[in-house]
Amino acid sequence: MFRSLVFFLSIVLGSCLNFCFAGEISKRPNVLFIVSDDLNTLLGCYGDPLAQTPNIDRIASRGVRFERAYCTFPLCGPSRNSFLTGLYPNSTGILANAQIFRQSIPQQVSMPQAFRQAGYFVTRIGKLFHYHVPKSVGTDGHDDAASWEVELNPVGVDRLEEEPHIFSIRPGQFGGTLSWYASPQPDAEHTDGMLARDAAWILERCGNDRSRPFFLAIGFFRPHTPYVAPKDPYFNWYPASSMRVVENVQQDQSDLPAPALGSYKKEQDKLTDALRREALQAYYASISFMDAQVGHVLDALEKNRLTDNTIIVFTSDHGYHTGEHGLWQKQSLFEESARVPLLLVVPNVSTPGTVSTTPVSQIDLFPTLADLCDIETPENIQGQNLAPILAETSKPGRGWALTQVVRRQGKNQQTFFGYSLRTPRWRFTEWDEGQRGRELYDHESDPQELTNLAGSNKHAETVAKLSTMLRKAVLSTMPASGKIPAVNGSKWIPLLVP
Ligand SMILES: [Ca+2]
Ligand SMILES: [Ca+2]
Repeated sequence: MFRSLVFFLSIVLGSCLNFCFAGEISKRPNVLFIVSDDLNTLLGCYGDPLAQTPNIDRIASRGVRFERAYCTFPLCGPSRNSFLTGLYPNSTGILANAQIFRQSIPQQVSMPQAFRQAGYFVTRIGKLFHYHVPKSVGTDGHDDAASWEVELNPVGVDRLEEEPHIFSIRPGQFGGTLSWYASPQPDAEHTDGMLARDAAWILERCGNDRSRPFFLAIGFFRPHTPYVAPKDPYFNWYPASSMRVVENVQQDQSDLPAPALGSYKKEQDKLTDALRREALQAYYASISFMDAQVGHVLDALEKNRLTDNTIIVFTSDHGYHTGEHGLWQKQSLFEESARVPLLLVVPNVSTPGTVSTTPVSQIDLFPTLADLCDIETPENIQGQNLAPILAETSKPGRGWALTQVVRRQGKNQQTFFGYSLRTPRWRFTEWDEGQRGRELYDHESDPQELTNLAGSNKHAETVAKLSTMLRKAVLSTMPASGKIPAVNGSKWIPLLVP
């Protein structure tokens, strides 16, 4: 089976590569685009004291680390559709999982599609658009076929063999529920280990034939739940007893409007401090396991002498809570959920080991990569070009980032939005245009967002100013029509096995 796949891919790759003038070497930079799933900034390069992430740190040391980078929507599907099209969720119409922008704005050219149209060899390995994890692992997920020339969907023991062993706080549920397993199987048998191996295989071929530049997108599944990773060494690096548990949650929650805690899941009532420590151990272990796979990809880039002409992007689809404000996982508008790791290495442009502190958004990736690679973009994309900041990290750029979520509340489960604006100093959040609450946090004195200042007279002027700014920012997320596009077509769930 594997041999026939290799044969098939060899034909595809061969015919693609022959399309160009044989022997001519492309001068345009390659792009290695790595996305982790549900990864927050618990990383060595972001200052976490526990995380062992030498390979992601290696990327940071080679280029620019964005200290304040944010997703547009802290949920897999809306976020991925957003940064892969360069449009805010209000313009893709994708505000939930299990959807693809072809169901709402079918004519839109995605970022990888734009690279394809410009002659790049564009490959996807693993999760780039939305997938149900773990049920869709090994399938195309909710993929967009037009975005890629080659798609690879490896599937490892974590999906095929180990699910009966996984501990879950809702037994039998793994994807949306806190669940974990210290696997006895080695890295190479796990899906993310296979992704890295497939990436090395693609990079070897790209190194041997340089007639076309490549855009290689790798979507790792970890540390998304279930937190399944090899016990040795990764779980062993993080003894559960040494994991921190967030305290004083009730006091912290007392100044919050209800929608701020709307992502809380009832099943999490079952969490004891011992289980919280185990969950954190498994989350960290999954991060370090994924980091090791990133290392294999970086090694393959070097081995094939591609490092000097390859832009590296490393990010996650959104942030993640590990107990802050009493929350776990995603879909809140607090810093931990909205913030993402974002690293960019651009040969001859970025300075190794530099840091930008101005707020930026993942919406900015498409215009940035398009500029660096001289790719034509659709006229309607909405981000800013980060190239000037990459060259000079003190540049302020747009100066803010906007993140949104959808909430349902009340008898009729009425839908409304929460929007959160991040400036260098403040986080300001409005629920249902302020009718269901506001939050204001001063990151100069309160980086954990513990004290909501929105109701204080002392800050009335700041609230008024940020509210005006936020509304302007929200307007900029809408398409020219001023209306959020409707999603057509029924939901579909591709599964490898039932
Ligand atoms: Ca995710
Ligand atoms: Ca509080």
